[in-house]
Amino acid sequence: MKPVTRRLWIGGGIVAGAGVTAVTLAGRAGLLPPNCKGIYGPGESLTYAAQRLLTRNRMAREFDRSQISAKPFSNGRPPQEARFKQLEAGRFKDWRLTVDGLVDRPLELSLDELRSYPRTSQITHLACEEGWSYIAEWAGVRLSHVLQLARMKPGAKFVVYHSSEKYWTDSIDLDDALHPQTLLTYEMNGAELTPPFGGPLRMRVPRQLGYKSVKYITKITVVESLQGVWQGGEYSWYAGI
Ligand SMILES: Nc1nc2c(c(=O)[nH]1)N[C@H]1C(S)=C(S)[C@@H](COP(=O)(O)O)O[C@H]1N2
Ligand SMILES: [Mo]
Repeated sequence: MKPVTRRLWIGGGIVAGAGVTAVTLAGRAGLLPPNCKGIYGPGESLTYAAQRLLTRNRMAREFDRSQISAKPFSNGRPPQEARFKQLEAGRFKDWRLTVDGLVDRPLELSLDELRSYPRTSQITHLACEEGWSYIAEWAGVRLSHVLQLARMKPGAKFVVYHSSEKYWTDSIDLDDALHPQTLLTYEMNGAELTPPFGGPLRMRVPRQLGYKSVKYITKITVVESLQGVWQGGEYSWYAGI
């Protein structure tokens, strides 16, 4: 435990410190979140640095089948626009996941292709920032697998994910993108993932709050910087739990 405590203390000191050198050092050590500036900057930076030093390789807690919530709560209605309804009527056969940005091999994947990749499942907790939560089993393919197929270029730092719902564009750093529990899911509790829960394709980022687990994923873009990328609005970018 000792080294961790010391590193955390140093990390906290670096980020809390106002000096330009300190901020540069923290940046080099990968301890500054993209939203480190502005009025919430110092707080955001401290949370991110502390989490990254303490939990970089940690796993979100997994549960057993008996703990799966009997009545998972789905928040909000699925998209109502014609395009989504049409895709749903066709059992999402024409749904495509685009993978682009800083990659050598841009991809255009159908759900069947995604299902043909190694399947991974997890029983994890989804917690909304508003206080409610549920435990469910999710299955899908690791985001890291898809990123490997697309071959990220050097310089890649973040993965931006787009939803059929434009407001819900979000992003994660490579620590979370390559983490073994970060999945592109197409099943929940042993059945096909339905639209209320984000079907046909939902990002699961179990190490962060529920709002990072965006539903209806249509596109993944690998970027070097989040400058100018639309971020869902009023939520904090980093929501580690
Ligand atoms: N596309 C999309 N993704 C979304 C949301 C949404 O409204 N649209 N809500 C987010 C929020 S705030 C939470 S807490 C979880 C809710 O997941 P649930 O509906 O499975 O409970 O999904 C997240 N992903
Ligand atoms: Mo939420």
